Amino acid sequence: MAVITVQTQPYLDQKPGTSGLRKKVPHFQQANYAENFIQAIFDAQSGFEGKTLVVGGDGRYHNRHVIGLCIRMAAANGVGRVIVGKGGILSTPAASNLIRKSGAFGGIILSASHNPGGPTEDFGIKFNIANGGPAPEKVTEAMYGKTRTIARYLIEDAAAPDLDVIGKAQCGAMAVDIVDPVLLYADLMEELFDFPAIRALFASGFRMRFDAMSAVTGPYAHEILERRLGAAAGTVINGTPLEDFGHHHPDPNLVHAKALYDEMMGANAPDFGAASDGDGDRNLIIGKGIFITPSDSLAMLAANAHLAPGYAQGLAGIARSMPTSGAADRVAEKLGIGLHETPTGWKFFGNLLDAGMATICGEESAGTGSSHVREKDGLWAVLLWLNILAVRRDSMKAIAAAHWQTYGRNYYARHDYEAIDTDAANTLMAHLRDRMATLPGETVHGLTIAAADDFEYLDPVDGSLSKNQGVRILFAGGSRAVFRLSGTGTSGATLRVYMERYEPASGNLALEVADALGPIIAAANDLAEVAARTGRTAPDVIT
Ligand code: G16
Repeated sequence: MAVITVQTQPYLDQKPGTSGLRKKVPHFQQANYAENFIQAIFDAQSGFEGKTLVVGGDGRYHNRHVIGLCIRMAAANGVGRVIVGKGGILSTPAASNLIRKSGAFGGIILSASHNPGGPTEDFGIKFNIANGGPAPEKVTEAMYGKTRTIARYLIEDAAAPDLDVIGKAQCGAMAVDIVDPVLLYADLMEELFDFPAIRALFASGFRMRFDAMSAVTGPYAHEILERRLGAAAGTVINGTPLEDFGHHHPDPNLVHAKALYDEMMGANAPDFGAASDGDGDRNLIIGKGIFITPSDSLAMLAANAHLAPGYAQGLAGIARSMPTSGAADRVAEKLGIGLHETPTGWKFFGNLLDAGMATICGEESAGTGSSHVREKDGLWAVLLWLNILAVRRDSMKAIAAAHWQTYGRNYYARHDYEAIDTDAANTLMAHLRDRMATLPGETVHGLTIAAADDFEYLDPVDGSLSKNQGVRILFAGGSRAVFRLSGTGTSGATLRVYMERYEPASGNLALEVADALGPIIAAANDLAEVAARTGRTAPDVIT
């Protein structure tokens, strides 16, 4: 077998976003486009020769082809062994676990997460480092630098092995281990949670619905929920991963998981409903008759985590992204532990977790996870909720009500304006930034602006500074509006507007969210001139 050196030209648009490089499939199918980016991953690393690399993806269209490229290029670049999930399948948290357990120098995860899949839809490539977490900014910047000067890539002159046969194979001189994608991950969950207690809960007649959205978590959910925990057959729906997610948008929110939401609000609703996204790292949590926002879920999970064996020793700290509501801050305060506020992007939690400064992390974008891996983890969040329900034997509604009566309630909503003109979006943000200095003291829709800034983060572990992470407008009394542009979209720009109001425990805890946030929504729209600058009079998605 021989290594082939292929001459290539740089593409100048391969800057990784919030979570890797995401583009439409036809964009990735341009000559050498994926090859260039994969080579840049290797060119930006050193000392990996002879070591192990994990490769897997969420099963979306183009997954198998790019996995073949990753294997052949890893062999040509001197990697010692590739571990790949059968069929090319690995959920993002399972990949993170496999990297950590196998001592790999990193992993390549092929996914565009919650974005749709198919021949004209989205694809993505992400590199994770040896701790199992997304590459930090200094690594993604180095990869991006390599993509801009690349002149050749290396590829083994041999076919990649059959991905559907579990066992040992070869590609050139490199070993390829094709493994069951589920077992190691399911075993980890069994270590963290009280499976006998959850089994007893299901045996008592507790009913659950889990929507895998025809994405990667289907096999994991069937194994863990139905086989190991004894949930009734049919608990898991849409449980077979499909290349196009059955033409659905595998984003577990109230728009794209509407059928689940409707069932959970219906007369004969199960006790607990949940969903996960394309690559299995996000979660949606709905109780009978109550939606739990991701920010509230983070706070409630943190407050009750000690009920699960894996967290019985208590938490070292909690971390949340800046746009996530402050609900978890109140839990951290009561527990007497640290609360860390980072920019959007799971990669910012890695250092805190490695340094033992945080145990549980969460984001408003439906991501929650812990120190067990270095990615957010959809099924982990579902199992921690199940463990809490198995111990407390209360309804979700009762648990939420008790939580708010203890800590108060952070009313919260995010409005997304999708696929808007990129120039218009950039101008809107620039206009807000220009106005920041003069906003304090102004009153809008009855709200007085106390402060306005552009969030920046000084990593307490490695001292790196990340600037321009979102414009915050803080109102007197503790309410706020936050504006930022998404780093994960593939069409135009997506404006995200996050709004929050804190209501103390003595206040009205049962308002409709839209009513509670009414003046803040109006103020945010006016301050950013959303309608005039985007041409939109209403958001595409409200979460
Ligand atoms: C990714 C990141 C998350 C981030 C989310 C939204 O999630 O891993 O940390 O919160 O994108 O980012 P943005 O607001 O920039 O679109 P995923 O599930 O897409 O990998």
